[in-house]
Formats: sequence, structure tokens, C-alpha cells
Amino acid sequence: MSRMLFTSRGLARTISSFLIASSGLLAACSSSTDGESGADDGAVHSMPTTGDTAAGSVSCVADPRVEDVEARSLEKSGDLGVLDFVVLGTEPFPPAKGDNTFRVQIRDEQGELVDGPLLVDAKMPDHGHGARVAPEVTFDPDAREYVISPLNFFMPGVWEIDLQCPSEDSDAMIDSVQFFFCVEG
Ligand SMILES: [Cu+2]
Repeated sequence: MSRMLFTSRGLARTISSFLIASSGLLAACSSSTDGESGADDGAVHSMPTTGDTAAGSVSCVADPRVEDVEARSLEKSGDLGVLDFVVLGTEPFPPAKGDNTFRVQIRDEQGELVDGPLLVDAKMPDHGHGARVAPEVTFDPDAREYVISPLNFFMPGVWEIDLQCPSEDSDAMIDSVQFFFCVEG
């Protein structure tokens, strides 16, 4: 009995410190607590996402780093040239503020689809912070696709998605890649 009570108190404490940490993060990179749907959300974003700090616009669609989402299927060779990474689709399309789901296929040098472990990290490189919710990676064995969800893009700007394929039997990295997306406010 008393043990149960202790556990749930501990849990409540964990949750509330998580909430405190989250709101601290939000405050650190937004000049306003104004959240969801203000039409001028982008304008309250305090940090420029590109070198162009001129007018009031903070759109990042022209940022040279971001992927051409019109291509729809986005294919990139990994940093080590071993694997090919393809973002088959995103939901919503193009990636937007809030929770997103990505479907990804990875091919080896023989063109065979890879089904090993995949590590995913989402971050805003210009702000030095990550996502507030860790994305989950599942593998759909029928479609032979990785499903990554949620990718929680909680603020507008350039988001970087890091995909890493670790070796199954050592700490070595087989290959990795980075995709960049402009999330508009
Ligand atoms: Cu940010």
C-alpha cells in the first residue's frame, strides 16, 4: 500500500518536473507564449532562421539548406556513402507545425531494403534545441518502411531530422543522413 502511494507520488513529481522543463524550453526560444493559430505566429519568433533578417518575414522556404519538398520523394546518399535514405512521404505534406509522421526506406549498396535499427533525432539547428517529444520508430514489415512518429515540430523555422543506422552487433555507425525542412508558422 504505502509502496504504491510512494510510486504514484514519484510519478507525479516526475511529470511535473517534465512540464516545468518543457515550458522552460518553450520560453527560451519564443518571445511570446501565444501558441497555435495566430496568423502572425512567425513574426513573434525572436531568432532569424536565415541570414536575411530584413523585413518582418521569417519564412525559411528559401533557406539553402532545406529540402525541395516539391520533389515529394526525397532521396539522399548517407554521409559515408554506404546507404541510401528515402523519405517516401510525410503526413501532413509538406511538414507543418505540430505532430508529423514520416515514412522512410533505406537501401544498402546492393539496392536491398534495410530493416535494421534506426535512430531518429529532430532538432532546430539554429536554436540549439530538440523536439519536446522523442519520436518513435517502428518498422512496417509489409511495406518494408520505417514509420517515424511523432516528429513534433513545435515552432516554425528550419528543422533537422537526423537518421542514423547503427550496426546491430557493434557500436559502429553503418551510415547516417540529415534532412532539413522548413516549417512555416
Ligand atoms: Cu526553435
